[in-house]
Amino acid sequence: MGYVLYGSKTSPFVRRIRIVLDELPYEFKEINLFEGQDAINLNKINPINQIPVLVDGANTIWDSRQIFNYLNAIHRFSNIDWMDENQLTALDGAMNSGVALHLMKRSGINIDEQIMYVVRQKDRIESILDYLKPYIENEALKNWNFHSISLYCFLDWAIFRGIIKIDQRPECQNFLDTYKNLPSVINTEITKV
Ligand SMILES: N[C@@H](CCC(=O)N[C@@H](CS)C(=O)NCC(=O)O)C(=O)O
Repeated sequence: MGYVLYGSKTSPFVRRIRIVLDELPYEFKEINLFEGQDAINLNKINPINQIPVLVDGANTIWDSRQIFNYLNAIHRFSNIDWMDENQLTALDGAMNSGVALHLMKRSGINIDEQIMYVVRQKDRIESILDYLKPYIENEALKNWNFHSISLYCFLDWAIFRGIIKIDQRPECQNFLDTYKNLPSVINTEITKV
């Protein structure tokens, strides 16, 4: 029995796992998070009601970071030390804030207003991108690994959703341009819906 990944073609959390899995056999089961039977049934495989979820035989793993850890334990993609974990937590923070802002927009909340919760999400994203700048200018351009994959998925998605602008961050555009033609990136392009 092979891997089964439940997700959507827009989620940055799902995309980073799709890219990691790109050269491995797996079945992708697309879920509509907000409508229909999928939305109702998701909590039967993940009580948190989020995607992605990986099913591997008797094991069901939720949370993209844990899914990566699970796959990394099997396939040994990379060694992750505590500083790497910190950086991944920062990337997750940016993604979580981005998704929170997107869900607010979908809920009809004006994210251009000075609402404290909104401002904190936006400030967090900017703070994380400031912190990551030296990494984005150097190491991220040399190593295509879970960190750079996560960064790519976040930036590409957040720009597409209108959550961030990178006009003042040329290092981000340069980073995206470096990897945009990789087969795994093209194979997982965000469905523009
Ligand atoms: N920490 C989780 C976050 C996953 C997440 O937020 N997924 C979004 C899609 S991008 C989702 O399922 N949102 C629906 C919801 O939170 O209700 C992970 O890394 O997998």
